[in-house]
Amino acid sequence: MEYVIVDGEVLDRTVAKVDIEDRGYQFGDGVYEVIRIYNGKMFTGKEHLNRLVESAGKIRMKLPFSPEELESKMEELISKNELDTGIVYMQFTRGTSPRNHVFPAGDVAPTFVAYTRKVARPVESMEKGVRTILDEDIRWLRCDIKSLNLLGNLLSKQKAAEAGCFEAILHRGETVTEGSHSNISIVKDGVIITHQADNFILNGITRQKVLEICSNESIAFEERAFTLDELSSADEVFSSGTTVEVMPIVEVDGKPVGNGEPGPVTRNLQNLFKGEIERQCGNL
Ligand code: DCS
Repeated sequence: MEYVIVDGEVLDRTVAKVDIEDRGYQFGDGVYEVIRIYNGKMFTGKEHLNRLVESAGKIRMKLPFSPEELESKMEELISKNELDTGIVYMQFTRGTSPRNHVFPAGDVAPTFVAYTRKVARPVESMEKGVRTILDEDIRWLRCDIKSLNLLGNLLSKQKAAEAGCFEAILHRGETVTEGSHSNISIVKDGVIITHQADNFILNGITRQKVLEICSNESIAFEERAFTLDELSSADEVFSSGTTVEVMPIVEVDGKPVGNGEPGPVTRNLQNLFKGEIERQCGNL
């Protein structure tokens, strides 16, 4: 049996129900998180749960559970589903009420659902690197919120998939922001450059962990916006995200990055990142 959580209760997935006037379903009025599981343990779980609370606050929603309560609920779900390597997905919406753009009055409880899924580490892509396309970033101006509204992301990711690519690198005019479902960094002369954490990107937990590793290992980095020209003349490019860890990008819009192979700075970061996973979750 596959177990899921609906409104805090662990249920058989086949009997779990959400109302058709749930505001997540109708408006995308809610927030979510995806946490990586290795050896049955959450990786950077606290960071993700704190971001969930922050995202909720930014859309004026108060969560009915503390990060600590959520952590123990997720642990229960992971263990009931006997998940070893995968993800746990969770989302909160502003609850169920007659359709109206205005927030529901009174004490409408947020709807909370969570489930787990088996997801292997993408070891082959991590080894060989992946191809990407460029796409104009047409999303709204609060990309810092991990909201359920992902239509802009989906349209770009679909374009990438149809081109046989892993990711769409998004740009607003000349400025590169991030990927459709990951953060993007370039490497130039040994320095890692990635967009600053502001309203134009989601401040990825993986991105933050990579930068923390860079600080500890005295690897130079700059948090600033970079241009399409800097992207096309970069020595290395990589994507980072919960399911993909540190993913080398070897092609952008049909043009090879550097010599077309994953570069040494990216390789080093992949290894250091794996070390961090193993410290938190045990050997991979
Ligand atoms: N930027 C966007 C737009 C994302 O959707 C994600 C993660 C990231 C950056 C990277 O953030 P994390 O390092 O915190 O994962 N996307 C999640 C998603 O929707 N599915 O899996 C990961």
